[in-house]
Amino acid sequence: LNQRPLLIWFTGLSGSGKSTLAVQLEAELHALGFKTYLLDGDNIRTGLNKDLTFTDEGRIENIRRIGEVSKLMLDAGIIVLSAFISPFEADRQQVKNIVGADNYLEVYVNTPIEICEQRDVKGLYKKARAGEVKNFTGIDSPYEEPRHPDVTILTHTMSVEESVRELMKVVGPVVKL
Ligand code: GGZ
Repeated sequence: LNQRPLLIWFTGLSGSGKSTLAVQLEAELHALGFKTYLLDGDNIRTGLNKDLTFTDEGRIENIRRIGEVSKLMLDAGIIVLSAFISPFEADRQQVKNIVGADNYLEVYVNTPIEICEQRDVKGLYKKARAGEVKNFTGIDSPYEEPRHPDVTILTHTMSVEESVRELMKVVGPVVKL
């Protein structure tokens, strides 16, 4: 299967559903025969970037390195899905510059913080509210809304299946050669 490399960049709050959507979209692409790779906290923040914290500086360097790694993978012809909060517009733009605008597709997982906090899958919002976790995005660390996302997903009004279908409508035509 001929495929065009693409970086699908998910951005959104902790608990917004970035990873869930990225995993499902990857499964869909994989089933169609595309070569993909998913970058997320589990394989990046525990390895390559385990020296980085959640200060602004730590996040900026986290995203820069992920951009560079993504670029290498795109060179190898892979469709890269990346699921990080990436709270700063300038850093997302830097990634777009690193990989080239044509190879970058930004997905804003726009889930209101109230919903993320209700979900609180890992109990981190509770800890952040209690001051036990510092610099938590949306609580005492900023999240800058994407200015020009290619796709916006409202996870609180759509099922995962519907969201993935929306994503495939945009991604499908771009990755096919
Ligand atoms: C935000 C934090 C923090 C702080 C730990 N702020 O829901 P999760 O757990 O699985 O996803 C969050 C993840 C965020 O890492 P990223 O590399 O995506 O962030 S960034 O792009 O801003 O560099 C959360 C967990 O790490 N986590 N401490 N203080 N999220």
